[in-house]
Amino acid sequence: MSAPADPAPLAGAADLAAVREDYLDRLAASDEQGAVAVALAAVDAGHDTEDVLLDVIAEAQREVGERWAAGTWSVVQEHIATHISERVVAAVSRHRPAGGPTGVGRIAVACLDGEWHGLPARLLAEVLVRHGWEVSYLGSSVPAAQVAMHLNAAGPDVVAVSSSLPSRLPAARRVVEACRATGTPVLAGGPAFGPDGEWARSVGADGWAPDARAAVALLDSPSLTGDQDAVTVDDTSREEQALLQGRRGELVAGVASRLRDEPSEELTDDLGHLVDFLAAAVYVDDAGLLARFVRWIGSVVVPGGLTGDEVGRALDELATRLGDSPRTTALIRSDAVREACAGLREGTTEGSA
Ligand code: B12
Repeated sequence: MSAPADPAPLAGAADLAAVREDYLDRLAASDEQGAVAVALAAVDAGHDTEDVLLDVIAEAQREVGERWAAGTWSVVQEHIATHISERVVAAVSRHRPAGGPTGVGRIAVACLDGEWHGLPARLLAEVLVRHGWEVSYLGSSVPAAQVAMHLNAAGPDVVAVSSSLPSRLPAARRVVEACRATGTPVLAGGPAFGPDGEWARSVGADGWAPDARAAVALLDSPSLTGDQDAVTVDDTSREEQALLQGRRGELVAGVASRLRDEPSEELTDDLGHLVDFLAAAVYVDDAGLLARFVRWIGSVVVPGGLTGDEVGRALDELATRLGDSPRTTALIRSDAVREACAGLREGTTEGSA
């Protein structure tokens, strides 16, 4: 959709794929001024601001993630690039402020508790502003109680919750419950909720959209009302997930020492993620979530981190230690997870985050 304040695209303006390549080169060179100039030039050449936000900056950030995961970019390079992209989002938004409709509605945008990927939520917020929404951007890692306090004080029509990591799904359920108590519908989005939004339904969100453009369209529709029958979180979910989180430190240390004589910090970090994703899979009762994580961890290159060979052994070790948690052990031993582990051993993983 076009932001109303933008001029019509000009013939001869570089196509957005070329702009994105240029932009990525500036990120790679840690060239903030250059990156700002590339993005503003694209807007001045007639590209829709929303397209620059989503098809240049957001897409470039995904590529940044691929380069980090492939081990070709360091964590520091990723941090610098992300900082630059945050500055570019601000510059693009100031350069051509939304001048179109206003008063469409009021929405709060927040990341789930423990979720530090704030840029996706920020991009969503900018796009909503351009479509006439009055947005309160609450930022990264907002505890459910704080979201509820904001809703009680400010009374927006909707709250949009963003998350990149499926391991944050228990926090998503907490925020849904807190928002429901205030009568505010919850729109969920970001990769945490699964490729088709299946885990947004599992935690009881009232709506889910795959990207910012689809979010605008969904919010245009008359009502957001989730399907409460689709909620999969039950007492077993809560108990086994809480047990896993409570034993996280002990499980990580125990499994690490079984895998290696001298466990590295990177191994310990990866095992922590493994326990967190296992807990999230148990929470929404979906072995597919854990299988996805197994494929992802097998594709990421972190020197010293969990290797493809070690993932299956780590899961076996966890199953042994968690024999009193039937859902957890069933998930670890599921066909989906076994196949994902076998894929790692055969080297057939595809990186999917
Ligand atoms: C930058 C970044 C970080 C930064 C974030 C800083 C910031 N200010 O955002 C920092 C350094 C904090 C970070 C940390 C980590 N990260 Co990181 N990160 C990224 C990276 C490279 C870019 C994020 C981004 O801006 N994406 C671009 C946005 C626009 O894409 P998007 O999320 O799809 O958003 C769109 C839609 O989903 C939708 N949307 C988003 N929110 C919402 C909400 C609603 C309501 C709706 C409707 C729609 C919607 O609209 C957006 C625009 O269309 C991604 C790579 C990637 N693929 O995204 C990795 C990535 C997300 N990170 C990853 C990981 C592993 C981590 C860490 C665990 C690393 C570690 N070892 O510590 C930590 C976790 C921290 C935490 N607890 O949150 C993995 C996650 C993999 C997985 N299996 O889940 C990724 C995918 C990298 C990879 N390729 O493997 N990260």
